[in-house]
Amino acid sequence: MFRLIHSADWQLGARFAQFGAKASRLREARISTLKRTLELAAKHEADAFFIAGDLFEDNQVDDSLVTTTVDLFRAHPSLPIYILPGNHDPYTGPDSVWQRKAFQNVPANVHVLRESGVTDLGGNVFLLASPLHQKLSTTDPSLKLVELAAGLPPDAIKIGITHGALAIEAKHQPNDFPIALNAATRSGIDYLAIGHWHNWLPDTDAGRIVMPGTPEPDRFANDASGHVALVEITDRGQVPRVQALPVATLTWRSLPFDFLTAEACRSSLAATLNELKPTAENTVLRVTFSGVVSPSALAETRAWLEPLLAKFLVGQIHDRTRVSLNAIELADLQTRHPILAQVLSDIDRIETLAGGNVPTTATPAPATHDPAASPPVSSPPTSLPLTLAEVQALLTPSRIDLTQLTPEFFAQLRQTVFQTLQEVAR
Ligand SMILES: [Mn+2]
Repeated sequence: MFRLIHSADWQLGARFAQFGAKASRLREARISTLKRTLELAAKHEADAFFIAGDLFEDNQVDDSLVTTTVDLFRAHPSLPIYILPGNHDPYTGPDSVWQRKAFQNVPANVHVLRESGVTDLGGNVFLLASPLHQKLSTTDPSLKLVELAAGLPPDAIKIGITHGALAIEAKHQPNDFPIALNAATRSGIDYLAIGHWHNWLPDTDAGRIVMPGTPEPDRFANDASGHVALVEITDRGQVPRVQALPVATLTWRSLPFDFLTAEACRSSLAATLNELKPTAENTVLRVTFSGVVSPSALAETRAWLEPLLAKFLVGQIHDRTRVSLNAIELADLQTRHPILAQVLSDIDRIETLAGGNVPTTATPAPATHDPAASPPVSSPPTSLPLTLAEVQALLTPSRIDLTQLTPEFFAQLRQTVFQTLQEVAR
């Protein structure tokens, strides 16, 4: 019986630039996850620890990170660690991360699989490696394993390791190292450890190919990440026993808030945030606003939510709302910011001409206030709609194709105008 931990896609050194000052916390989380996973491997008495590509975010990561990582490996001298260069950290020669000082003087238990070849793991178990030497390729990296397996004793347990996309119809890029879905059985190997995609994906090639996903989540959409695989191979030809071990430090949660049902959303969001409170320090949270909302209601909801989000490691508001003005708000805008009101009216008109949705900003209503009370300069703009010819004349010099303008683009445009307005008004 051979027992191994199969991990991949640690992406140590990932930037997380979208989280600003909090990014370093996310990078540190990956290091603590690696540390705990190595301890877990020791606890499970694993015979080997595999990293099937993309240990590092790229070949340019800081030297201090490389040293820290090798030191973590050094702390487990009796755990053999096999590291395969992936597409993020390909072995490209002297400029690659694998040639840094820390990897030149590597501890005896650490093995970087720089070139394709076979390693004898002892006990009639062999490791067949096909590392990556570049960032993109249309060649299946598992093809090398066919040659490598051919030279080994038929009764030996053979474990392959490589990195790339599973060649699932319409689900991979042709230049993304496409791995055949029968890559294990066609090479006659018992288990193929791969990496690249960030969600847990077992059961390919009748359970002989596993993509464990990233051990530390890095996206809201990846709801099946945060694991490594514990693999037990009892005998040559047997389908390995594979178990997903959850190891993630941080949890990523994305919660919706639709202004169509604002009241119900607020109470359910409040309840969920309350449930998440005990783990807030380890939660990367995003609340996505959607629906149509007035600027004042949006500001009020933000004011309610922001203090609650402040308790989380990351608490982001992702604003995908479309702005609407009620009659009073519109009249107020026209009085105080006539040019802005005109801009919004123009945006509406362009969207209508672009063949998009019906404008959501109300068309300028007749002035509700007594015109005599307002000086002429602050009266609403006449707001004559732009003609198609005028719109084309505005767009053509910038080479903007009217038909390419999406509803999302217009929503974002209005949002920008309103955000600017709110910042100026503060
Ligand atoms: Mn990759």
